[in-house]
Order: sequence, then structure tokens, then C-alpha cells
Amino acid sequence: MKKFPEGFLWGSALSGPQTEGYSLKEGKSASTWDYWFKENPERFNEKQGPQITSNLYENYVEDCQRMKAIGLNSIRTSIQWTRLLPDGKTLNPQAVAFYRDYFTKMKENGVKPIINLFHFDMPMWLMDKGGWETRESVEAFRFYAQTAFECFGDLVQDWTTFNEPMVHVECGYLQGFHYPAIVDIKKAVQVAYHTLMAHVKAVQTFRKLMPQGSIGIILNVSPSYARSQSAADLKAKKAADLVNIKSFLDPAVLGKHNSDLVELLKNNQLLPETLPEDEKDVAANTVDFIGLNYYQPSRVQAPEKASFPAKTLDDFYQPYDWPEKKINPYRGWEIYPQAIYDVAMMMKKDYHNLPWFVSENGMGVADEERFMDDSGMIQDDYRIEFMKEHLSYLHQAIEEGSNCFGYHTWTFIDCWSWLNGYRNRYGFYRVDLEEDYKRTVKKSGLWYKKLSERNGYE
Ligand code: BGP
Repeated sequence: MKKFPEGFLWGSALSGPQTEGYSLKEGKSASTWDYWFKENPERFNEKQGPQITSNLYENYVEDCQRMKAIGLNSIRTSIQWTRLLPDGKTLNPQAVAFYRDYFTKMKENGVKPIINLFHFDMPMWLMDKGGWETRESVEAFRFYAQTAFECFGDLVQDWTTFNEPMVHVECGYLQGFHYPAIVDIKKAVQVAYHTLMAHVKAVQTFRKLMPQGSIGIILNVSPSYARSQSAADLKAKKAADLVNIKSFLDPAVLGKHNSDLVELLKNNQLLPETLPEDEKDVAANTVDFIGLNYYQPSRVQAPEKASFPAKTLDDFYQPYDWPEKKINPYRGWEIYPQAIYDVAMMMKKDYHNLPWFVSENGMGVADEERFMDDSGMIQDDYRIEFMKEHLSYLHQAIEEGSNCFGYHTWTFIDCWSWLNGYRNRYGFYRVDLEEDYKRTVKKSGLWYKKLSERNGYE
């Protein structure tokens, strides 16, 4: 029996924009997703958009009972900035009432809420002014964070500022997947910097308003593995980890920017614009815990040819197609559970063993109805296997002293995804889009209940 530490969090992650629906109703204003989906439908692989998603807005009371029914003792979801402060200044009373009741119902069902502030959902009013490219975004976010702490701080003790900040940087400013879908490495660095300062200012505000609470940040970690041990491949690996992991983890936990990353940016004439007091603020506002989202590793190799100064990430490292990789045949992503161990030990060794949790881990499956049995239940043994493999490496790392306090899957119910709609399903509950968003528990949900009750598995 693999037992986990007492009080271990067994939960799931969600986000407001991917589950709530009621997108442009009840006073909510548009985020970039609402805008982009409407203006550029051809970019989206499925017709289902951010308007309805899993319709949690109308189902949250029962959904909180469903959380309990599968043994979840914690949930991380996000507040939508555009719902709470539709114009950035004026509080929306419907949003306050909705979130207060939602978090209360979670607690009544024994589910600890961990509330995140930003999950890729930039308000359109701020985007029109330049979004994270402008320094103004830092104060706008800080004010939003303050408002959220004031409205819900009596109900919620555990907060995070951002989910995967490198994703909105890379997808929006380097790869063209998220709005504004431009490729401009200089802007990408500035956007990352302002995001970091927005995080720092939110932590600073939190310390004043909620001295008893805990605050962290959620980062996507795709630890990189080099094609070979050649100096060039190892240099590429180092650059990938600097960009993808250390860019936010170092300042958030250690209170300073990684000096190798600063050097790399400087050599490539990519240093962002800063303010003189920033360094002091970064040093004074480190986090209490970290959430790490892990899905798949990055395999990297040295660039075949690179521009100098760099114009894209390809000038630092390039993807390497490792022939031995095991693939999730239903989604295409690599399955490499050992990376969880590597990440856990990195936290112990390089980040003074700060408390951390797996804040997302999961297996997306396309056309999941093919695994439905006659009773209507999805027999997702592949997902149970996936979780067991990852938990086994996590368990080993905890035995070796890594300070991990929880495991959250992506996700509790099937939910809307940014560009693929409902194509890839991840939930413990299936959501039937044809039948009024009916939820049906999958086999993995029943397995997770046992896991949580026994605080471990055979
Ligand atoms: C993470 C995001 C989630 C979620 C998940 C699954 O990076 O934090 O919001 O979408 O990935 O990815 P996808 O929906 O693209 O399959």
C-alpha cells in the first residue's frame, strides 16, 4: 500500500472561464476569449465557445456535492476578473454573491477552496490598452487581487495569483495560439515581466490584508531532457529550463531573478523595462507555496541554426522527437511519469524544500464516448493507470523528503478547452453537451474516491 502524508490534499483543478459559462451575462464583461471566439471562429476547432462551457454557474450547488461524492477534499478554481470587476473598477454584486455561495457550498461539502486569480482570461478593456505589455496592467491586477481578498478572504484562506504565466506569454506572444497571437520576443519578455510584477504586487497586498492566509503561484513545469550529453544540447536544455521553469520559480520562491536568465536576455538585447523599486519588491514578496502543473516533459536539442540576437525561442532550443517516447494515443502528448519525481526533487534541492503540490496532472482523451459501457459509464482504466504511474513517482519523492502536500488532477468535470472545445475530455465526470450538460461519473471518479478515503492505493 502506498500511503501519503496525513492531511494530503486529494483534489482537482478547474478554471472559471472553462467551466462557469454565463459568459456575457449577469454583468460580466468580455475577456480576450469571449472576444476572440466571436471574431475569429475559424481559429477554434469546435463550435462550443466560452459562453456556456460546463454551465457550472447554474449547477454549482450540485457540483459541490459531486466533488464530495468522489472524495475530493480540495478544489482549485479561478475567479474571473471580468465577472468581479467588469470595467476594472466597479464591483459586480452578482459576481460576489455567486462566488461567495460557490465557495461556501464547497466548504459545506468538506472541500477546501484554493482560489486562483488569473487563468489566461485577460479583460478586453485592458487588452485594448495593451494588456500585459503596459505597466498599467500591474496596478490593475493588484487592485483586482485586493478586491478579491476583501470580498472572499473570510471564506478562502489559500490563494494563488496566476495559473501558468508562461503560457499566456508563449501562446500569446511567441506561438500565435492565444490572443493577440503575435510573434515578438521583445514584447514577450515585457509581458512576462509585468505578469511577474503583478504577481509580486498581489502578494504584497495579500500580506497586508490576510496575514493568516497563504499565497502561491501555479507554474507549468515541463522539465526538459536533452537529446544528448553534447555541450550544445546541454546548453539548449539549460536555456529551456531557464525560460520555462526558472523565469517565474526563482523570483517567486527565492526573491530574485535567475542570474543566468538575466545574462541570456542581456546578451540578446532582450532585457525588459523595469522600475528602480522592483527588485526590492521581488525580494520582499516571496510565496508560501507553489503549485506545479505537469503533463509532459520537453525533449530538446540545440538549434540547427540560430539568429543572434534571438528572435524566437527556436534560437535557444528546439524540440527533439525522442524515438522512445510513450504517447497517450488519445491526445498525442508524451507520458513520462518519472518527470514528477525529478520536479519534486528539484523543489527539495533548489527551492529550499518549500511546500508545493501537483496542481494539475491528467490525461486528455478524444472521443471518449467510445469507452462508454451499457450503463452509460465511461470505463477510463487508462486514466486510472496514468494517475497510478504518476502517483508512484510522487510517492517515492515524498518518501525521499520532498515537501509535497497534495495532488490535483485536471479535472473534476469535462470542461471547455481554449482552442479544442470539448474534444479532449479530462474529467472525473462526463458532461453530456447534447443532454442539458448532464454529469455522469466515470470509473476514475469512483477509483479516486477510494484513493482519497484510504489516503493511498495498492
Ligand atoms: C493546462 C491549463 C488548463 C487546461 C490543461 C489541458 O495547461 O492550465 O487550462 O486546459 O492545460 O490542456 P488542453 O485543454 O489544451 O488539453
